[in-house]
Amino acid sequence: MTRSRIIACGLVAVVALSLVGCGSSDSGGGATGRPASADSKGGAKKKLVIGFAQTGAESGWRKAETQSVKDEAEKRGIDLKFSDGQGKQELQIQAIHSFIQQKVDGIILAPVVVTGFEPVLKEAKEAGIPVVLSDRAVEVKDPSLYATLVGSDFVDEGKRCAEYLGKKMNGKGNIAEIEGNSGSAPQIERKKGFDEALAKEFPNIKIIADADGKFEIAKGKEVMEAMLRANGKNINAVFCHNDDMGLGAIQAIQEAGMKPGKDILIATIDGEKLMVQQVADGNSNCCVECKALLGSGLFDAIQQAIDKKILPKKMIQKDDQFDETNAKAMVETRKY
Ligand code: GYE
Repeated sequence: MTRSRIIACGLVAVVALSLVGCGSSDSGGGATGRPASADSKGGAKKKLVIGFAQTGAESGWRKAETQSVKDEAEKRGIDLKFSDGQGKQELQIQAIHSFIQQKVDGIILAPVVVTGFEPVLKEAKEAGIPVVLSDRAVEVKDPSLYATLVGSDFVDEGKRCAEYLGKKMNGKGNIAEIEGNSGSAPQIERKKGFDEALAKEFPNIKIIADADGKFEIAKGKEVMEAMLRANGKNINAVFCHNDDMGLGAIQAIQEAGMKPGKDILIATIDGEKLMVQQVADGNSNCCVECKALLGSGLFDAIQQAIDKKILPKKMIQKDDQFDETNAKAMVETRKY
C-alpha cells in the first residue's frame, strides 16, 4: 500500500469511528439521523427488521452485550429477531437462514468460530441483506461478504496482558494460559498478541501450561485445578483470555490454599465489574477492558450498510486497563 493510501484508509476509519461514537447519544434512527426506515414516497415509516445471531451466553461480557443490543433496538424502534447460538455454529447458520427467509433488512453476526461461515454469508449477500460482524472476525476469501466488524483489537489486548505480567514478574518465571473457545477470533488473536509479546520482550518467561477454558467460569476453574495438580507451585502467573475464566481460576487457586494475585499473578480481559472488584481487592492484578456495550455502534453500522455507505472493514473501540493503580477508583464506574 502506498503512503497516501494508508493515510486515506486511516481517515475513513477515523470518520467511521466517530460516527459509531455519535450514535450513543442518538435518540433513534442511527447515524443518518433519519427514522429507522421510511418508504420511498416518504410515507409512514416502516420498522427496520434486524436479525442478531449471537454466539450464546458464555460469559458476563456476552450477556452485557446482548442486553446492550436489545436495549438499543428498543430505543430505536427496531424489530430485533434474536437468536442464541448456544456456542454452536450449526445453530448460528440455521438462524441466518431463517433471517434470510424472513427477508430481514440486515443481520448482525457474532461468529462463534472464524471458519465455515462463507457459504451462508454468500446467501445473505445474494439476497441483498448486509451483514455486520459483532466483536469477532470471520475468515472469508471475499471480504465483501460483510460490511464491517465493530469490536476491539484482540491482539493488542493480549499484548497488554503480556506486558503487564512480564514487568510484574521482573522478566522471569512460568505462566499458565487459559484460552477462550478454540477457533474463535478472540482466542486466536489474544493468544497471538500475548505469546508474541512475551517471546519478544520477556524471553526468560515460559508458558508451561495451556488449555481451552471456553470463556466460561466453571470451565476456567476446572482447567486451573488441573493445571495446579500438574504443575503445582511452578506456576507464577496465569493469563486468562477473559474475566469469567479468571473468576474461576481465582476460586481454584483459593481452594488450593494459595493467594490469587500474590502467590499466582493474574491478568484477564473484558473489564467486567466483578473482575475489576477482584483487582481492587488484590485477588487479581490486571484486567484489560474489551468494550461490551456495542448496541449503538452496531446499529449505526448496519444503518450505514443498508444505506449503501462504504465502511472500513473494522471499527475498533479503544479499551481501558484496570490494575493496582486505578481499579479501586474505577469499580463503581463499570456498567457491566
Ligand atoms: O471477551 C468473552 C466472550 O468475543 C469479545 O467473547 C468477545 C469475547 C469476550 O465470551 O468474554
